[in-house]
Amino acid sequence: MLVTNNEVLVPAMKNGYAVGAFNISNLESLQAIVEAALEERSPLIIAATPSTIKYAGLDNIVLLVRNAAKRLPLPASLHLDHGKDLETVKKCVDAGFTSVMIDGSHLKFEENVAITRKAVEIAHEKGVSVEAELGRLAGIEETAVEEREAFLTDPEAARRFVEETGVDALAVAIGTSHGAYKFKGEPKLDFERLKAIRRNLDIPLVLHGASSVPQHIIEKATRYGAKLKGAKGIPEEHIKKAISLGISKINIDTDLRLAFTAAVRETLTVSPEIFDPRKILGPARQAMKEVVKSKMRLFGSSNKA
Ligand code: TD3
Ligand code: ZN
Repeated sequence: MLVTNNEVLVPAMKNGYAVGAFNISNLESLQAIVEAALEERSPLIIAATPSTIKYAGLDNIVLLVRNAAKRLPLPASLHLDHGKDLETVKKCVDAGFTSVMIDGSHLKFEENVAITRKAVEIAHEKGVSVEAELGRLAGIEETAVEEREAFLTDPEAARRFVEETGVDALAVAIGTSHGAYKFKGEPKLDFERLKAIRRNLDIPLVLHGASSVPQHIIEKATRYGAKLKGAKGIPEEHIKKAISLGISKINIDTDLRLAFTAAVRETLTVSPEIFDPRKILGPARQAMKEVVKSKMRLFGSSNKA
């Protein structure tokens, strides 16, 4: 059934596991995520960014997800990822999303508070959950301490931010970043900061930019012609530690994109006679499903639905 993010994340927070928010980009990625959740008996967050909405169409996304969720014997939410403005938030709330993120992380503190407060007003009126972000996503390697303080989430500011906005979940910056190139040197996250934020707040915390960029997928993609030199993600051990310190929602996009690309490249190279889209995208869907299942096991959400 379709539920809000709160209904999925509050139990996760209380019981010490995390729920994956997996980004969809097409029918196959949605099917991969839904099938993985069914097989793992895991609660689920289906995430769409504004650029995915532009690519696939808002009504298509809502109809497909609502139809899938209706038949699912587990809680699933439809979440707007990185909503940039109140107009997008309102559109998604009106269209049937059950959760929205308003991303004011690039704004000054007071402006971020103001836009988040308005998003909360719009969403809560319809019973929709809201996620906001405080701090900027960026790697922390080779950065001076003073520099870090400027973009990582400040635990005291986080407390004030949540009090002043009434937001349901908060995305924190502790050294992760989006995409396939997260670190040049050793992967490093600021776990002490996460501990301090967790102590100050009693709402679910969210980790963006959490893909692990599995080397076996990079190797497979590279074997079939991809150029992904230097791709590096968050080690699975770091993810486990972040969950043990209080992260309840984990965003994954890059690992699905990589699995998709490696599988499509392999199919086209190994079977150059193929030109049926289903034969090209079928194995890619299977590869994405395997990634999602392994995340659900890593996050501890398997068998929690
Ligand atoms: O919010 N997202 C997904 C959308 C960002 C564009 O890819 C994430 O935090 C995903 O992070 P990652 O590590 O998969 O790039
Ligand atoms: Zn993100």
